[in-house]
Amino acid sequence: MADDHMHQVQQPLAQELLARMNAYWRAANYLSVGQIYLYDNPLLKRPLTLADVKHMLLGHWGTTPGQNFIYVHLNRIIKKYDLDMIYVSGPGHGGPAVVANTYLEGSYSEIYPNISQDEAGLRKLFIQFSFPGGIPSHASPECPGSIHEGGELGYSLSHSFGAVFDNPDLIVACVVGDGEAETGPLATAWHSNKFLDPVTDGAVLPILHLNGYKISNPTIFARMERDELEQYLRGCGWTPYFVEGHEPQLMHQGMAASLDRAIEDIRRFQSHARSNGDFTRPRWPMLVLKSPKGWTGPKVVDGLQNEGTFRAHQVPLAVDAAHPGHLGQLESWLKSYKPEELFDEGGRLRPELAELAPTGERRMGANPHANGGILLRDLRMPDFCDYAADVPAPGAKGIGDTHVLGPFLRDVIKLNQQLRHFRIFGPDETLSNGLGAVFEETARQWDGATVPNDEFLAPTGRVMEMLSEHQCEGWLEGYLLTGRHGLFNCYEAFIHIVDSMFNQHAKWLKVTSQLPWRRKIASLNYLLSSHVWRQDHNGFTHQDPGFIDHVVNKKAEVVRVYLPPDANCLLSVMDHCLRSRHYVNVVVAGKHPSPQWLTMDAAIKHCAEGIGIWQWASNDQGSETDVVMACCGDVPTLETLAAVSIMREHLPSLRIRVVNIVDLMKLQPQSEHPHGLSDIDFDDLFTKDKPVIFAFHAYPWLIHRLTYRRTNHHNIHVRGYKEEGTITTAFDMTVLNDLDRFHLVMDTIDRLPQTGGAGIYLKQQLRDKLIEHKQYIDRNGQDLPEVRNWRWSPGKPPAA
Ligand SMILES: Cc1ncc(C[n+]2csc(CCOP(=O)(O)OP(=O)(O)O)c2C)c(N)n1
Repeated sequence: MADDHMHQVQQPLAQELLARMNAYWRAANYLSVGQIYLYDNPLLKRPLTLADVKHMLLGHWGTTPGQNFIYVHLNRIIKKYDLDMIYVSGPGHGGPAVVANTYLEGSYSEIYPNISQDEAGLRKLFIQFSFPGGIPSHASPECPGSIHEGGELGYSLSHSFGAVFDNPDLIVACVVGDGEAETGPLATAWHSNKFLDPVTDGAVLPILHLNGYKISNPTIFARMERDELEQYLRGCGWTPYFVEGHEPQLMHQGMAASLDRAIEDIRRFQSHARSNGDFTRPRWPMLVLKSPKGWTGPKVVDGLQNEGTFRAHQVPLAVDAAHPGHLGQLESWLKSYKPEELFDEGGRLRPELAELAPTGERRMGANPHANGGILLRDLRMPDFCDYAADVPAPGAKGIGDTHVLGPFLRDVIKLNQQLRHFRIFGPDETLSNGLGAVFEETARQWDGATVPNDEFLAPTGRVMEMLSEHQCEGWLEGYLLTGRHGLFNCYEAFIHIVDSMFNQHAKWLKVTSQLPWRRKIASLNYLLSSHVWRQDHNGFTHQDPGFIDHVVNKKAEVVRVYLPPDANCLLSVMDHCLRSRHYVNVVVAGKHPSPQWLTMDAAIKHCAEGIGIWQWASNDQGSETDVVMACCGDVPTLETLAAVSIMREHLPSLRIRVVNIVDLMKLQPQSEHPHGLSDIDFDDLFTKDKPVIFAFHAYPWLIHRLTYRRTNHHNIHVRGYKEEGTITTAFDMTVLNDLDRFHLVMDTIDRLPQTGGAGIYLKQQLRDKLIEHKQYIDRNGQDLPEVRNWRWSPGKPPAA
């Protein structure tokens, strides 16, 4: 509704209420401008001077008045309909708005008593904003009621949907910036409505904030024809209600009318679905709020239009000695909100305004969903030992490690069906990643149409699959942040798509772990399968093990990386990850049949230690070690053991130690990571001076990065993925990257002169073998029989 049309629509607000809501909005705007500018004189009791203004003026004004307007209106509908509602600020750089509003409603001062509801508190509120030692200018973790920082634009809708899954009474009001709406993740997030079950999930109310501009450009959505925009949103399955204009009286009426309609739609859709068991996808309502950027701010600055333009994005007025006219302009701007009508002498919000906010946990800054750890309950866990792969001897045939994990996850789902607090997310790959067993217990949640021959689709289900890694990540984050549990399974190469989202979540975890009032949430668990070494038909595009390089950049307290060598280790690791709190756990595991090494008992011990000598594969007990064969990852472990068996056969006098690493962080020094081995333990395992031939799942440099401070670092020789990939056999992939058993043996011989002539002859045989391998696969399209059929055998006993 544009201003001129809004004269004709219903006027749901009585004049007296409208005046108070407008005053509340003015109060929020006043506090927002105060945060950006004021160092002192918070109530303007005396004329403003330059000494009252901060030296560094930082923050974002442009989005703020619109968000303040939305917040006061959400407060009204929360009270009117007794809503359980939280607020997600897509353009989270409108930090002044969320801080101002949580302060006005009282939730801020409850958490931060120093920011009290008086003049002294107001002064501190203003100073701390974008100030050293203070708070960021975003809807940051420090801000009560926030589950979404919004610093990196694009994830607001995904987080909102994650929050409402399995929260049937929750509504998330999600402000989407019109600039934010141009991002890839947000553009696909509109389709989240195809995954929302109106019976068992809550609702998201998107509010597309069409303030027209980004930092210095117009937005695409603002320059589309109204009809085109409406059709676009309708095409995405939404029913948009437009609120357009700038005249506060009319805008308040229009906003109130549209919000009433939207909430009544949501209630009607939900009660229809819930009382009739009708899962037909409703055309959920949304709002489009078209209001000026920097609304109510300075109209013109230095002769240039400011309000309603991109120039209002950050700090509209530079107030300092170099701009003598601006101090007066700032004072007039602040006074335009009439603070004396809003706050009493002592600086407290006047009671007739304060009563507009909801109370207790209905306040959006105090809603427990926005501090999910409060609501978090433990998962009911099956005993992972019941799913163990049978390993009568090392090297037993396996069915594919993730295929062993599948039934365990199925039963995690089963045991938690009633609690409805565990979901598996993935971009169309749960089956492909070997986790098909979960569909014995649940379906993929899908609220689109279905046709015969669809498989495992249902209006409600524990598996969420959309071919958008962004949505999977964003939904899962929203789900975790509101106190639930989950797992993201993904092809290893394509998890990079969410590198940046992972960054933001890891930052959130770091900051919240230092806020005592924020409770710990369940860990974000990644299961990366279909990994680099087994892309037999997809080839080079699907080969990239670099996500873990990216992950280890983050704070050690937050990140964990596990590379279980076999199925029993995978079960043990996953059990641990699902029980853990406030981490990001990355687990890399294969899905193809591969040899199994450890019984469940041995796997539990090995995973608890995270790293250890595999005695049954080593022959250096009671004597001096000649070489350490280290391995991390399922394929490197296989190749290492194959190399060891060749050496034990052909160079029986060599004393070999096999060290396997499940928990990558063990390699870091203790001072760098809480899992890190002490130097003494590291030296015990890897020796101080013997060659270490290290076969690694991912890029080799990572091992050097993690171990560069260790005594024996100069002797660690790492083989891993070096960007050589194509469509080829499993073994040839390792050959292309010099990670295969033959190269590992040759590497060892090169570093052990004592192997003498026997070593030289063995090297020659292996070189010949590599040529034979190439010729064979070129002719036959599969690996040599001796590679395919290789079984672990310890070889000859060591020579006396
Ligand atoms: C992913 C990402 N890219 C770029 C930026 C830099 N940035 C900060 S604000 C902004 C413009 C945002 O426009 P909009 O979403 O319309 O928000 P508003 O106008 O309400 O401030 C940009 C590009 C960012 N924060 N995140």
